[in-house]
Amino acid sequence: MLQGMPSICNRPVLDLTEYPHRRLNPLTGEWVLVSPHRTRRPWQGQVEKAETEKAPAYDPSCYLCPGNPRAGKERNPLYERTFVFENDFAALLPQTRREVYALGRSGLVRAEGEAGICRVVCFSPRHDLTLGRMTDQEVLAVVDVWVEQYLDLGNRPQLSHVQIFENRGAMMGASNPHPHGQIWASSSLPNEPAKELASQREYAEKHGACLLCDYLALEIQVGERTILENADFAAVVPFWAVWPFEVLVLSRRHVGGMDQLSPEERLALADILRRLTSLYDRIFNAPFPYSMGFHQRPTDGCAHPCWHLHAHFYPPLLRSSTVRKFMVGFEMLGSPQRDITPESAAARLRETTET
Ligand code: H2U
Ligand code: ZN
Repeated sequence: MLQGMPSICNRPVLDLTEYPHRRLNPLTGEWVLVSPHRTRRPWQGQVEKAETEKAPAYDPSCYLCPGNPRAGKERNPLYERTFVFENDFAALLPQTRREVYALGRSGLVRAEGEAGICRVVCFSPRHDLTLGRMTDQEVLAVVDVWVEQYLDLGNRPQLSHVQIFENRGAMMGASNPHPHGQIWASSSLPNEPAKELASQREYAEKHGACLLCDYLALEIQVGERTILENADFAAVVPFWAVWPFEVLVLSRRHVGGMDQLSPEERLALADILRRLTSLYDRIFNAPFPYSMGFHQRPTDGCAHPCWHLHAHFYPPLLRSSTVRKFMVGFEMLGSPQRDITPESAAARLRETTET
């Protein structure tokens, strides 16, 4: 060995609880900066209003409650379980032509027409419920609707991707407390799934295995970032989490979408979603805002065997129901950064499940 060269065995192991470090998100290929020494920093910044008001079971002024008029001319039916309608203010329109706009020949200024369909999914006729306060059977009805929608929209030749998501809470831009989510199906693959597709494909080619199957096996083995488990799903704070209480929900079986789940697995998904969202509400004893969504295989006509079904939960809260994390400064210009480690967030979530 060369003089002065440290041997691999003597190389100090990075202490992830003490020293600033960056962690790789293998799904996107991006890095997150973790600064565990910074958690004792005093906070004198913005304090948000906590959402405490108790909603009524029916709100005559709610545009999602059964029988009520919406902003357009439509009126909702007297639905009893779930209800899906075309978004009256859709961000994507089905008839848009995929024409290209380009300034010069350099490719520097370029636009493409983007066609799509946007829908709203009411999870329940009850204005005052949340996924966390519904029964497993009621959440299962929502999972069934998501599957129907994924198949209906995904089977259309002009739509390559179906994004199912929920914005919960005013802090995340939800316009209404009535339990609901959205679906945006688009003709091209949006940025995040495009990065995830490239990473999952590359990993499968290099290792002959699935990136998220391998990752889940590691997390189950170590156990320090797992939050909730059942026979078919697990919820973990991913090693590379950006948001303080970010969670990744993974199917144990390698499936590319919710449509490939067995009836038992659909129920297990409902169980994990209900338990996770109710756990979130107990962290700060207040309704916990988040954006969540499923990443399923693209619907562009290719099989995408590398794709592993998962859901991301991105909650903005940091240290109480009124103090949120901001993505500013270095995070906008450099990389995202967090102070509390994913391991301590996972421990906090696990302690909450026990109490
Ligand atoms: P959010 O709460 O996540 O914003 O979802 C509500 C959606 O409902 C929003 O996209 C639509 C908005 O465009 N909407 C209607 O389609 N009809 C209405 O009458 C009001 C709101
Ligand atoms: Zn309502």
